[in-house]
Amino acid sequence: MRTIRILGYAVTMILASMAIALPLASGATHYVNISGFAFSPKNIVVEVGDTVTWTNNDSTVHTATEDSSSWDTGDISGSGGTGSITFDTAANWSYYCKYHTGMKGKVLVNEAPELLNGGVDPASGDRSTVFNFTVTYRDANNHSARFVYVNMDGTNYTMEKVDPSEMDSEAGIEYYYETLLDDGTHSYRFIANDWYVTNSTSTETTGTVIPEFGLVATLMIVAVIGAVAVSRRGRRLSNVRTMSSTGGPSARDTIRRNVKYAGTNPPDILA
Ligand SMILES: [Cu+2]
Repeated sequence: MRTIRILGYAVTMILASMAIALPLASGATHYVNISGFAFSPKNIVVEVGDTVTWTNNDSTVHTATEDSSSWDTGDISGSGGTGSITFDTAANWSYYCKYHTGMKGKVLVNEAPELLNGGVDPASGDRSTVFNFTVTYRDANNHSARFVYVNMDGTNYTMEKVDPSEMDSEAGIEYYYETLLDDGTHSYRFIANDWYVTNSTSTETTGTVIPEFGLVATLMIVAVIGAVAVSRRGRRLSNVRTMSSTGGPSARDTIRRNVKYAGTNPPDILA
């Protein structure tokens, strides 16, 4: 009994430590080597949440200090010392070494592009319906879109700006793609790249696309109209026989004829 309780406690502690550890593990770590009084790579692109670790392989002390001291590793001792900074907001940083101001580098903290308010209008239709897919591309770094795609049933289609003069990616730019669709439902998602990283929405499905008002339907309607015309003609002939036997048209026959010719169709259609 006690063993079970201890096991349960251990499992709870392991799960709790995992829950704490998981968020910390979300960002990647990038490495910059310091050697020969230079940062290598000199410029680095990381994503929001990532960490940069500088390793000093010179024998003298260096720092990685942001130009306006927004962040600073502090002294990094020589012969293998390290200093790290985690970047939590989108930014384009320039930095240098406090002791050797000719040593310069850059860190672009890139935020993945956002894809907002994606959808399709109308949701359903037939094969003659023009479906308009729209999505808003937004980028915190104000990077233009390298591409914005709507991926439909596994194939990418390039979306265009609704307003081609719109340039403010930080505020958001609306993109669209118009297309006809085959029968059935279709899966779609939006994909964009800000020149550094690709982002995608989750997959959605369109409403059902039904067959358009096609040849078969038209033939069926023509057949119904034809059948009605033949039956009316038959009735009129029987009226004629009635007239000849009674010596004149009845009031009901006159009304029926007036109604027939008051329509928009020319009379000879029914002849
Ligand atoms: Cu230095």
